[in-house]
Amino acid sequence: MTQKLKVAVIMGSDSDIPVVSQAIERLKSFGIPVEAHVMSAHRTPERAMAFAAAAYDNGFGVIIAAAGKAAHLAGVLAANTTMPVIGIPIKSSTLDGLDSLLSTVQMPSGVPVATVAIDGAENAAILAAQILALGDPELGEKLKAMKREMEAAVIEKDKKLSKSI
Ligand code: RP5
Repeated sequence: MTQKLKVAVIMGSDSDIPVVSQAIERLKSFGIPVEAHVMSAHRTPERAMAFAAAAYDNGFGVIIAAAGKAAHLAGVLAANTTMPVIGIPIKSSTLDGLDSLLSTVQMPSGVPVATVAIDGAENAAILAAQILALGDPELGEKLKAMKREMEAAVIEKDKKLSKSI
């Protein structure tokens, strides 16, 4: 059996853990192997670049990168690999995450970062799962089941609302 591709979850600081842990939990719920690291585009630039450059050889299929403020982490990782990179802009204390969002999303042509919403850790995990599911039918079934659960939950809420008015 071929080895399952891993997802790398990289964060700029341990202060990002409360948000990033939501992505890690979601990935684990799909049975996706996860590796998490603190690495900074500014404080450990060489480590970040080396990680991205070796990611294919080390068994990863997608990189998720979370950072706040001048959030260049996802971009630096994307510059050093052709693997899909998903960016999570972390809500910052000074500009409410708009700084992080723009720093993550506004990449130059040729170096895409698939950017989710500010603090959108869960969607980052689901998007990573959707990418990996292209080569993993079992994971694809789990995603379909998740969609059905979401649908059932909304229908249930609709019923409750109808009864209450
Ligand atoms: C970014 O700066 C990190 O991703 C974090 O969101 C923010 C603040 O980092 P710390 O000062 O808490 O280490 O690099």
